[in-house]
Amino acid sequence: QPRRAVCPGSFDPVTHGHLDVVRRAAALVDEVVVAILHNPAKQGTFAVQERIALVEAALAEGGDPPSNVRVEAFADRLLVDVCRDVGAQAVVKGLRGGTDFAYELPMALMNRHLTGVETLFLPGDPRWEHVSSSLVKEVLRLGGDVAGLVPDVVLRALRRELAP
Ligand code: COD
Repeated sequence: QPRRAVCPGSFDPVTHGHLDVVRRAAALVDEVVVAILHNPAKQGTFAVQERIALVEAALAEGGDPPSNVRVEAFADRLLVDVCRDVGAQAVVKGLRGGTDFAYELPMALMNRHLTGVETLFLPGDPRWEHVSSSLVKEVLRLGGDVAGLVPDVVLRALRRELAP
């Protein structure tokens, strides 16, 4: 049976922080499914189809896309059901620090309670510790410079969508 992991998130839009976690997960398992899911606490900026296209384009940027990563959106589904449907034994998430851990731990425990699926945490690369989709959008909306924090293709989409 192939070792498969799901990297879930809102990816609204994908950042270098997300991509680092996805690439490192892809080096550990046979296949990674990047699952774009709904976070009830967040209002979306990009349409789901565009989030998928941006993750795919971002992975291809630089010319060396990992061959074992696929990107899919799942509307209004539990993460554990997505894991079961795609045949994933584990969820992989990145942690930027203690605050992320405090937010992620109950979800990891709930998901294990629901189906037994395990969550693996990768320490986020300190280079991207200050990078989140929401902060990037806030800074850009108010005219700040976020170049280097997101792939170029995402930067262009963000400027189109949000720049003042
Ligand atoms: N460095 C390292 N990791 C990072 C960075 C960074 N700079 N930026 C983001 N990450 C990690 C985050 O820690 C997170 O693990 C992941 O990348 C995704 O981040 P976001 O912000 O795109 O996604 P979230 O946090 O909004 O995703 C929440 C989910 C959509 C996964 C969650 O709401 C969910 O599972 N929803 C489905 C419904 C469900 O099953 N609910 C019950 C849960 S118990």
